[in-house]
Amino acid sequence: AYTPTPQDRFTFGLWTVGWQARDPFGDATRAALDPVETVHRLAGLGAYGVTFHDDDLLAVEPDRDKAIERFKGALAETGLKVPMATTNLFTHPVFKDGAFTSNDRDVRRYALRKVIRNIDLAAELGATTYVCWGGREGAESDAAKDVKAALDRYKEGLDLLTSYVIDKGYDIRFALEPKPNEPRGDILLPTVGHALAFINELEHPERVGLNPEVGHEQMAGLNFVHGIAQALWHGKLFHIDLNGQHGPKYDQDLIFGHGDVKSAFFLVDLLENGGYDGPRHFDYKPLRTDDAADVWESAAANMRTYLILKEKSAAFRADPEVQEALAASRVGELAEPTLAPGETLDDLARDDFDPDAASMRGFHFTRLNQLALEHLLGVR
Ligand code: GLT
Ligand code: MN
Ligand code: MN
Ligand code: MN
Repeated sequence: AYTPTPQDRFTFGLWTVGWQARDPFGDATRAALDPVETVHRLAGLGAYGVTFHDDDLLAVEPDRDKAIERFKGALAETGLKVPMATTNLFTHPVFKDGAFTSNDRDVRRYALRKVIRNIDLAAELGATTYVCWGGREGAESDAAKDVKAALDRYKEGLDLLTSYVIDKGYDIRFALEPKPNEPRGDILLPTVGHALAFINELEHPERVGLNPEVGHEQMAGLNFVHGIAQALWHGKLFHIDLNGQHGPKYDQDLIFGHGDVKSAFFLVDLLENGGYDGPRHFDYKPLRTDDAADVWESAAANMRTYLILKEKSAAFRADPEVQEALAASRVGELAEPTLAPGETLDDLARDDFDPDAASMRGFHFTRLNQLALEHLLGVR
């Protein structure tokens, strides 16, 4: 029942299952994975697609052209799609002070060239979303970065890239991925809200949206479900990175649902019912303690957890007691405009509303929350 199929539109970054588990304190615990093997394994598990950074393709074949040919061959054999691609602007030491916002102008120019080269490949492979995670765009010292100038350069970079895809006629939109910190002490565009406001200042705002990641908002202590709801409200949820995180600490990139499972439940409920029709993309890291075979079990776990939560969400909504509790909590009433059609503020003066009496009405949210929890815990 929880077996994924391509219709579920589950996708994975090559860099997720391919993570060799190097961390700041220790060496790799797993060998490099051949992207060709990854494509076959993911297809075998029922995934819809695969995503990549330019450099991910070179994991075992250093020649770019050969690596691309091998990758294309695997896609053709399996039918796996590439809905999204991105650029690695963080591993090479040249990006130590950022890419689009490095203080070093030569680095900024090189970064744009690197992105453009991979956008051409992304377009060729049929990707319609191009993610920009600015992990190194930031600082450790407020003296070191002129943030207003950095935002000017960030905008300049995105304006050039959006103009490029428009001029080329590519069916590609950009998705900014916020993160508050790590690897930089502070990263620019740290949250969904910062990124949404930034997009409004761009030359082609309609070409730019978001790729929010569960753990990144939770690292900032924020409610991810609320962030996603607001991104949807703005029409800016272009893509999503699903994973798990336990509150504000280092970026854990756990399997989806292996962090805050209650938030994961409400997130799936929102994605399934809130108008998001993009891929369900997992950006997680297999545990460093897992071996090469465990990696595929962890990939499968992401999809299985999503499908379980999807079923739980449907059961929650279909439960007559839940429907009654939602009505008792007036959840639906919020969709009703505050003024009736034709009414003006003057009409409010004629209301015979009694605030003292109204303040005695309870909202009964505890009952609703407990019902959700019981569905999640599997006792209903
Ligand atoms: C890197 C980062 C992720 C981003 C990837 C896209 S790169 O793995 O930790 O959150 O989504 O560039
Ligand atoms: Mn233009
Ligand atoms: Mn992360
Ligand atoms: Mn991510």
